[in-house]
Amino acid sequence: MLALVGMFLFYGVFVNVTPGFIAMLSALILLPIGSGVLFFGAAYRGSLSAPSVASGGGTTSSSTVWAALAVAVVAILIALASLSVAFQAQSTANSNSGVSAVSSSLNAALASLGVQPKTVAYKIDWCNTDNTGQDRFCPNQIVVNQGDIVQIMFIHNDTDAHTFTLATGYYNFQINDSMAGMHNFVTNANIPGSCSNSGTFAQESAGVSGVYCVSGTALMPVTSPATNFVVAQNGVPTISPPSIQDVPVDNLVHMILLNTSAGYSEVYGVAAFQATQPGIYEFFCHYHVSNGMFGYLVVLPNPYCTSHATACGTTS
Ligand SMILES: [Cu+2]
Repeated sequence: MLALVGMFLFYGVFVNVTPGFIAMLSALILLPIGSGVLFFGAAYRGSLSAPSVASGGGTTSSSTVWAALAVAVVAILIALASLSVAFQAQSTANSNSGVSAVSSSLNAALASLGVQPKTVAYKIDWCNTDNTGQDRFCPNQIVVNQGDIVQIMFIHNDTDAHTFTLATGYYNFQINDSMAGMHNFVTNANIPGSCSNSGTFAQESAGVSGVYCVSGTALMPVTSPATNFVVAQNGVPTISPPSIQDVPVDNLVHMILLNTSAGYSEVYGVAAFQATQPGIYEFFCHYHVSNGMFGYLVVLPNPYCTSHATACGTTS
């Protein structure tokens, strides 16, 4: 009986039916004892029926005990081998589950760092208020997350013409606030026609939207109805009533001529693109980049985009 129980546990340890230290210990103890008892019992019964035992069975009984001990020793060796196999299997299993746990924890941490893309609106104004008194963008840094829809309203009321231009890497995009009669700083002449700079720059040669003064391969099409600029706007005389109200992102440059020579004008263009690629990209004014009229678009990497490529615009 002991041998049967020992063999059952021994088998269980090998096939991992009864894993655990208790089962292994039981197999280690029960199998050799049971085997020895079984062998000894069989030999003893055999010796009782033999005639030689009655006259002098002492030597026969002694050799049977030694044989039983030998069987027990062999069984112990086999049991130790099974113990080693079982420990090794358990160690491997623990190692694999540890790696899996760390991997899932890292994935969860990365996913928690990601953010769902949103629409971000930036009003970029012309200014000349720094120490040089030269033309600048205000603000001159745009920071968004990868996947965000970036709405740009580029405003100026200067006598010089200006552009907001991204021509770096993935972001080919321009709002051309050049109005007929404004001064072209580069040619020292007046702009002959709105959105034109006398062929000096190819601002409308790539991916033109088909809509006046706004262009670029990164330009998003106008949705119908047009999406509104996230931040309300006013001060445009043609808008009635002249109160703060939502302005559509219509891929248009709006020009209101009041008195250009005196600087009384209002020019603003509105358009949008999606920040599909992380990195740092320069935007600049075609006319005044050498004077320092440039800034930087900072697109922060977004782990959300690794699993939501369509939402982030990273698939075509
Ligand atoms: Cu400029």
